[in-house]
This record gives sequence, structure tokens and C-alpha cells, in this order.
Amino acid sequence: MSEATVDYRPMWNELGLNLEAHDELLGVLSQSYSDIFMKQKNRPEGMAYFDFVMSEVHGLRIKELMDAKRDGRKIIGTYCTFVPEELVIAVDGVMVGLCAGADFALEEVEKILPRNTCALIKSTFGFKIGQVCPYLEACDMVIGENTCDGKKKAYEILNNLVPNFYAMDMPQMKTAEGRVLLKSEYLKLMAKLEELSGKTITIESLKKAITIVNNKRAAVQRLAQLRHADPAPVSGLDSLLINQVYFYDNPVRFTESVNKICDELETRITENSGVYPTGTTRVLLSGCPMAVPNWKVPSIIEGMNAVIVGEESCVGERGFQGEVSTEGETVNELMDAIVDRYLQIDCAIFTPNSQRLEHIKEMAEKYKADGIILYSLNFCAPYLMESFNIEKELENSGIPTLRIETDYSQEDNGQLKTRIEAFIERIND
Ligand code: BJ8
Repeated sequence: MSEATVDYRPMWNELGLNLEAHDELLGVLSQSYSDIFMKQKNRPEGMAYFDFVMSEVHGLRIKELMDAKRDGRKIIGTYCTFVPEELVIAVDGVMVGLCAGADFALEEVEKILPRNTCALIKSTFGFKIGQVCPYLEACDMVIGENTCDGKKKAYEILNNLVPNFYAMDMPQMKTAEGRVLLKSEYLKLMAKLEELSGKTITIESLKKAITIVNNKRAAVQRLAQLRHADPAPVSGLDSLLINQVYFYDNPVRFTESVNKICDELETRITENSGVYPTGTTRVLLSGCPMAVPNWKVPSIIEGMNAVIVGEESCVGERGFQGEVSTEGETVNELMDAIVDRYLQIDCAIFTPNSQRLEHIKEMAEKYKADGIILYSLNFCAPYLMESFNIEKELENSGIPTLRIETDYSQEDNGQLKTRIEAFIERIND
């Protein structure tokens, strides 16, 4: 997305990218980034860092990953917030999120996956088949988790396309047996990471890694809390962007940059200044994760003089809540602490998943949301199924709620705009 002065093409070539297709992708991303983000008014100064990261997301950050590889560090790609970054950092590895938020090579993808697969999975395949994702190509190991049926079965196919693919099983229920399964999967993953890196995880390396990730989570949680203010000190779009960068950036540098912008937002709150006027309609978004560059629905909402005040999503509070205790005296005790924290993630793949509804209600209250938009990708059975009951429960509690179902195309823009506009009018009546 950059108007890069450095020529990264030799590096992209070395990674085996299709340079022509990659240029095309960067062109589209660059345009939508400037249309959606750079046109916002009164952005916090601290957003300059995240604009820079995005401008170099396929450039400087990839160079950093390649430098790390040359230093013998391993790059681990993931598709889910259930993969503990703590374990990767504890073997001095670098973890990167691989979920993609744009359609690519759709025609080719639909030759190997059913059409009625969610956009997030199709996009993963499109970026691989089209050879346009330098993160994926830089990975020494790619971890796929058995969460929803779509991912689970798609990974059987991805396994043939990606070298060093590692499948991780997942429980479906948060029972004692589910906990045992998750712990045993985390122990297997730990052993695999040790084997791959040639490093042994020690109590010291694991404690240090836990602290790094706890600090990163604490920073994004701090940002989330500041969004309770009216006027909102930062837009939902910029907050989402920070939450998306969470998955790509160097964790320590990211944490510092988020804390820096939080300092600025605190000053804004003290001065009663914000990005939108006081009393602007406040919306909470809840549902499927939004990976870069999936900004479609947030930009529609904020284009209608409403502000998004929180994301109940894995690219948001669902993914970042809770910290891992560093209290243990052995690696095994710390592994228990990791399992305890991760088992709190209220993803819709779990049954029952009543915790999620409670969390949505809590967030609505904490961030003073006037209404909630339940966002699901087409064909995402877990989130679509849950959305009916959640809508009913929220409406019964007096919280206006809108259920939407969409994908990564722009074809339903008009319809979404009409429905979201009507919803905002309903809230304001
Ligand atoms: S912990 S939300 S990151 S699984 S949209 S692929 S659910 S059909 S992404 Fe997720 Fe981990 Fe859960 Fe979070 Fe399937 Fe739905 Fe597609 Fe989805």
C-alpha cells in the first residue's frame, strides 16, 4: 500500500509472489485506504504510526520478517485467536495473522471450494492461489485450527497447498474434557514449536513471552475503554485498524504505539474533544472477525454520522480480553494459565455459548451503545445461527439490534446502506 521509495520487488520475487497480481492488489488497497481512512476528519496524531505501518504492510514489515528468518527465527502464521502467541514468542519466533479480508482469484477458488463457503475462508485460498500474500509465503509453519466446519475441512485442502501446515484440534464445549483437549493440543503445539526452532521453552522464556502478550492486550483494552467517552475520541474505523495491525506488527513496538495514542485520547477526553459531535449515535459491532482490508460495513456506518464504539469480535474485544497469569513456578503451571485464559474466548464454535450474549450486553452498557449491529459473513453457520437468539435477547432487553449478513463483495453496498440508515433512524426516533 505504499508509495514506496524502496524497491521491494526483489524480495517479493524471492518469496514467489505473482508480481503483476500483487501490484494490482496493492493498487486497490492503496486506493480504498486513502478513500476510507485518510478522508476522516480530526484523526488523532498517533494514527500516523498506524498509517505508516499500513503503508509498509507488504514492504518494511515483510523485510523485518525476512531479516528475522535470516537470524534463524521462525515465522508462524495463524488464522485464529486460539493460537497462543505466547508459545511462539517463547521460542523467539514471530507470529503473524493470515486471515484475509478481500476477494482474490475467486473464480479459481470456487473450483476447489464450494461457492457457499464464507468469504474469510475463500479469501485465504484466493491469496494463496493468486500468490499475493507475502506473510503466507514468508511462513515457516502455518497453523490451522479445527474451529468451524468450514475451516476444518478447508484446511484439509490447504494442507496440500501450504508446506509445513500444522493442524490443531479444538474443543467444542467448555467442559473439563474440553479443557483437557485444549491443554493437550497446546502441549503438542509447544513441542512442535520447540522442534521447529531448536529451542526449549523454559519458565523464564515463557514468563517473558506471557508478559509481552499481556502488555499488548492491556494496551488495546486501554484503547477500548477510552471509547466509552462521548464525544468519541477516536473513530471506530481507526480503532478497527489498530485492532487489525495487532496481528501483523512487532508486539513491543505495537504496544508502545497504542499506549501513546491512548495518552493522546485521554487528553482529548479531558478537553471534551472528539472525532464526532457529542450525542452522535453510538453503535456496537458484534460478530465475525474483520481482517484487513474488510472495512466495508464500518465505513458505511461511520459514513452515516454514527460512530462505532466497540467491536465484539476476534479482531476486537473477544480476541483481546483477559490476561494470562504469570504466577506459576513451572512451565506446566504456566501452560495451565494459558489454557485458562484462552478458554474464555467466547467464539460461536462453542456450544453452548451464552457467555457471548452476556459479554455483548456488558459492552453495550460500558460503551453506551445506542444500538447493536450483528455482523455475519454469508454461510458462516456458527455466527448466523447465534445471531437470531442474540437479536431476540437484546431487543427484549430494550437494545435496538440489526442483523446483517454480507461478504467481501461491493454488490450489496446499496442494500446495506439502506438497512443501516433505517436502523440508525429507528434508534434516533
Ligand atoms: S476464535 S471467530 S478467529 S474461529 S467466518 S471461518 S467461523 S464460517 S473466523 Fe474465528 Fe477463531 Fe472463532 Fe475467532 Fe468459520 Fe464463520 Fe468463516 Fe469464521
